[in-house]
Amino acid sequence: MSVRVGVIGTGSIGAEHVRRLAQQVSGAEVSAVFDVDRERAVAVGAPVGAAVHLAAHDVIDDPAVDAVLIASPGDLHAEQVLACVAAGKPVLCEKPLATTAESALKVVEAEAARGRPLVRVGFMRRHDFGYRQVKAVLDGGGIGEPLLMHCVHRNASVPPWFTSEMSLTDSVVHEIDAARWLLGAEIVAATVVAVRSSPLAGGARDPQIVLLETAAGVVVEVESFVNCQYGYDVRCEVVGSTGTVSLDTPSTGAVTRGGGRTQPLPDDWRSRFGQAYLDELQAWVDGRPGGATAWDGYAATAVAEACLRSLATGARSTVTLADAPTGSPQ
Ligand code: NAD
Ligand code: ISE
Repeated sequence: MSVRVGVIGTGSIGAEHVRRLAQQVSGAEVSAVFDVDRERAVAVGAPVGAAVHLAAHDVIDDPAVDAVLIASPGDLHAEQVLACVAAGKPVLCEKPLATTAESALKVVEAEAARGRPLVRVGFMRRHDFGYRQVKAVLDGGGIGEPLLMHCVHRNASVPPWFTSEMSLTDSVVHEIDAARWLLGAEIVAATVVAVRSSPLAGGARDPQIVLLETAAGVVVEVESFVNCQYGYDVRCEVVGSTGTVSLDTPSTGAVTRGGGRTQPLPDDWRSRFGQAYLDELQAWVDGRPGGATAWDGYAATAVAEACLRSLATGARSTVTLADAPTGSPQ
């Protein structure tokens, strides 16, 4: 029996998820789709035999939908996830879980009240082979006590509407989740450091440096540079008391000639994290644990909010998380 997935939002990543679910994930099919851009929903849904619905709630309520994948714009996620929880349907929501910590917490509470884990958040780096290797070294005590972490998150370019704030809530939010997951610790404060902006950044603050702190004093330094021009480059290094563990941008097909070497880089997140998206979907369809929970989505949004406060004020901003409701999957 296949898991029949309904997909809400068939834009850039929604279309990729539909294609993978239909063609590459075993035990899954896409039975319904919805996008406010109906033409797009038809173009993505029809080739895989999905019904094209007229509203998001039609997908959630469809008896031919066992589980829902949400890939609509972030400000719609909380409401759509809450509707899935109310319907008792498992939901994989693309990041972010919500755009405010308050609405993310409502999702955590609604899921806890339902009494079973239903929500997963699309922080796909948790499924990336390289990140998992870093996690294994850290968990195995291979570099002693983690002391600090350096992260680089560069996109070749972003559309003109991509703001300084989005660099934090859309891009750095991945490092926020990765740091929490790798270090096994909550972030308690965030500071956004002003950096000279690139003349190619269209007036946005880009690059930006973000400093995240855990309660134990581990500092995570994140460079977000969304108009770096040269390619997609995501790296990190954790410095521990007895060594370091690092993740580089994978590259194959290096060409060495004429006294030099060129190494191709991924164009964007699609190619860099293609296998991670697939593994994320397969794990979700199989019902295997390991992805980001609603609590992880809430914590990431709370830290992203602190980053926004720091961006606005220039000051260090603390993060205070609510107590996890009883029964909430951590
Ligand atoms: P996009 O703009 O390409 O696609 C969003 C789609 O949602 C569009 O087709 C739009 O018409 C549709 N939409 C708008 N309002 C809607 C509504 N009310 N109901 C249903 N659909 C609606 O954006 P995208 O790049 O695909 O991003 C979508 C989400 O995925 C965002 O939250 C983004 O942060 C996330 N994302 C995650 C990754 C990742 O690496 N995990 C990568 C890209 C995007
Ligand atoms: C995008 O939304 C993603 O989630 C990508 O993984 C990230 O690298 C990019 O910066 C975001 O805009």
